Amino acid sequence: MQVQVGVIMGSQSDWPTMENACKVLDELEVRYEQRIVSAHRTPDQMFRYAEQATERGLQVIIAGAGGAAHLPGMVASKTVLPVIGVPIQTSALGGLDSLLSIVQMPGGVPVATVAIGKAGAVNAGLLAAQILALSDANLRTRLEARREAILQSVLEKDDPADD
Ligand code: RP5
Repeated sequence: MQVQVGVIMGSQSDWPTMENACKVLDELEVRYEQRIVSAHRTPDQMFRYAEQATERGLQVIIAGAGGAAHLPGMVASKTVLPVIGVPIQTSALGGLDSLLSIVQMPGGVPVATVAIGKAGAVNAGLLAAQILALSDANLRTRLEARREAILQSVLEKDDPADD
């Protein structure tokens, strides 16, 4: 079956964060691939991945990187597919470095930047699914059901002092 979303990251060390995006895509039955593609260590492979993404049938790219996090922006510079950037939490600067590296794109080359770390990766998966759901009513129904489950779980536990 055709892969819809490319989940890429700069390093194996990004996987514990980025697997949270993949879990959401699994849950929503979105087809994806996961790859290590580094802006600094494998730049030629990164450009090839971005250049070939459309012809390979990808519709959205989720790119996670930490520190001097150039991967999302560089990938976005070589494709007009939507690119969602996930700032990885870092030990030196807590991920603020990653966030600012990803979010401060010059006008003309957008990267949809989510929060630092796990919450951002989860939301990247959801955002990719929401983009795909624009042309997939069944996926939209699954997204609506997920929102409803969140709502119900809060209503069932509305007293924070309850165990
Ligand atoms: C970035 O450098 C990666 O995205 C990773 O977050 C960070 C550190 O990589 P490792 O030194 O752990 O491989 O390119």
